[in-house]
Amino acid sequence: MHNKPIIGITGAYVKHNSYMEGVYVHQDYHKSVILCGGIPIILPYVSPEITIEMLKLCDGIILSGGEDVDPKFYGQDPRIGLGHTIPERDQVEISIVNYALKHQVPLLAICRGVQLLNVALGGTLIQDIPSTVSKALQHSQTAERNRDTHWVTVEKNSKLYEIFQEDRVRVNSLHHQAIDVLAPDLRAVAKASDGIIEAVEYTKVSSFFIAVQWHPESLASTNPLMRRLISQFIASTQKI
Ligand SMILES: [Mn+2]
Repeated sequence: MHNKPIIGITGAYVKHNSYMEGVYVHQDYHKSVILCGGIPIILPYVSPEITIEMLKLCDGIILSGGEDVDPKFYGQDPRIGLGHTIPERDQVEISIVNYALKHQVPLLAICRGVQLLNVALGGTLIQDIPSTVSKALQHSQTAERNRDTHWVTVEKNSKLYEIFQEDRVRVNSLHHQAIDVLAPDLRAVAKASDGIIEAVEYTKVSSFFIAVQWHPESLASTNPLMRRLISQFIASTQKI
């Protein structure tokens, strides 16, 4: 029995050299979880079966940022501008989405996470915004990741609006992909001024299930709204 919720954060992968190769998450993920009242654990991707065993230890799940989702998972070939992909990670995280929905485990998906979630539920992605969307904003910001650089408009009557209590919110932006065709059971609840979908909610579960294209974990220490988003996610895990 533990007092603070255990938050599983999906790991990315880096290889510096043959001595340093393995699981990676940016420190802002685990720092923000601690700041907002949770205990972070990092989930390496091994196989869907092993991941399910890890998830049984978790009260909530963060799908973290990272590589592009392999377009084969949404029935497309790679296009110009597609970045590095790791299909093994995609497969594991798709199984995490299914597990979270089946067991109503609260889930916060961030950046790649919103894209992965959309693909897992039957949607498609814009493989590269700059080469696909004319008059797009600068979604790969040149500013530091803890700086907010563009606005999003938040839909009223959404859980995200309930959290923020504001319909225009400043966000950071570190993505070159975005949702194209929205999955049937997802609702777009925030958009940038160029029409890019910046947040979605799953409409068929009562547990916390929000996905954002920006990086709240990197804003949480300085931005009260983003701290509230992560705090409410972590607080929601104690209701189950
Ligand atoms: Mn953006």
